[in-house]
Amino acid sequence: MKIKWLTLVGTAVLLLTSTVAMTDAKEPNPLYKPSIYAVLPDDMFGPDALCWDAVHRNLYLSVPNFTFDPASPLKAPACLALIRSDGSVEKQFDFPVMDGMKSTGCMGIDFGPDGNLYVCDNQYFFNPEWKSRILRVIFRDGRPTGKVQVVVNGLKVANAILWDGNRVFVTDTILDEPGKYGSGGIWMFSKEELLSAGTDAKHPAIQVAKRGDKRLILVADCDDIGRNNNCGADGITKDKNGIYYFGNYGDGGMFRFRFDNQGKAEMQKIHPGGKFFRCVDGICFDSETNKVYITDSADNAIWAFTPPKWGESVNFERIWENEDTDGADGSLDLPCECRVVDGRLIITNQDVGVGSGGKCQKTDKPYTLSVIEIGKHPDVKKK
Ligand SMILES: [Ca+2]
Ligand SMILES: [Ca+2]
Ligand SMILES: [Ca+2]
Repeated sequence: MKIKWLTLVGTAVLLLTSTVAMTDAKEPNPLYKPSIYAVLPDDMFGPDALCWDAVHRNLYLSVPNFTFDPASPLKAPACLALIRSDGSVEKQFDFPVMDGMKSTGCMGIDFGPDGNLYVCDNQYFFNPEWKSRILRVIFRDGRPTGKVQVVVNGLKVANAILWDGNRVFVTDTILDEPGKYGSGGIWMFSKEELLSAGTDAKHPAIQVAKRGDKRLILVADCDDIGRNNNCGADGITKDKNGIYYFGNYGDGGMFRFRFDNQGKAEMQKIHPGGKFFRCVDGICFDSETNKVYITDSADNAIWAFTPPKWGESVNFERIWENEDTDGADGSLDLPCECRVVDGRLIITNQDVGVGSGGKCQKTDKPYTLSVIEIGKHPDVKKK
């Protein structure tokens, strides 16, 4: 989420949150200076999320092309793009506008075990009243057919999605709970219900309940740290020990969770909002470097940590940070999502002006993906 969202707020929450101590963060390392990975064409000025298809070795990019200023001359349909390893960019298709929606707010993307791509469709910017969805893009032989089905209806903000065995997680960023400054949460669906939903008339899309749906398994509050932004849960990932992580866009608060023997989620806070960073946008875990990478879109920064055992403190490390930029030298220009491919951290720059809430002040050419060679990290063992 990258705009100033002043919204409403909350009821009581069910979380048992414990704050874990941490040591001071390390400083940025010049080894990690980002460079340009891809330059996007004019009709992809507003990219969002990445997904790596390891089977076919294809990197996909969702491009919602949100414009928050009605006077902006930038206009283009939401689309899905393929990013080739040489940095060339190939549009796959424009998302069809379905069911009376104004546009498709395609954000987080992940492949299901059926080989299809599942897409978070954030409708909150067009209508904040429980209109967001999960879509399915039908793939055949590893390529999108352009056919799109609605799988889930009724989310507030569908932001990031993670397929993990029999479970599917979707972050929701603005729950609009009365009485709270801000909160987000984690929806969990079963593989079984998600794979069949929306496939035909006998298997309609799942409609979640506005309040009290048991699929909303966790709620995490966003604190007011002076950013004028109350957005909660954004990126989500899982480490090699089976621990999940997510973070708040509005304050940089970060959490981990796991499941107990009864299948109930338990959660711990691992970073208080604003302590080292004040925004968590997209995140990813890389098994080679054994690190979780965090895009901090407020401050054009990348943070990382090596996941410790459950209950142990987390040491954060700032991989990179730069000032406001147009991104022409590969610098970060509102970095909002990341994925690791072959030892390279590939980063989407959403490049949207956020005023006093962050560094990026305007959308400016070039529109870019950046890359950081994390394979050079001293912690990475040479093969
Ligand atoms: Ca995001
Ligand atoms: Ca730019
Ligand atoms: Ca910019």
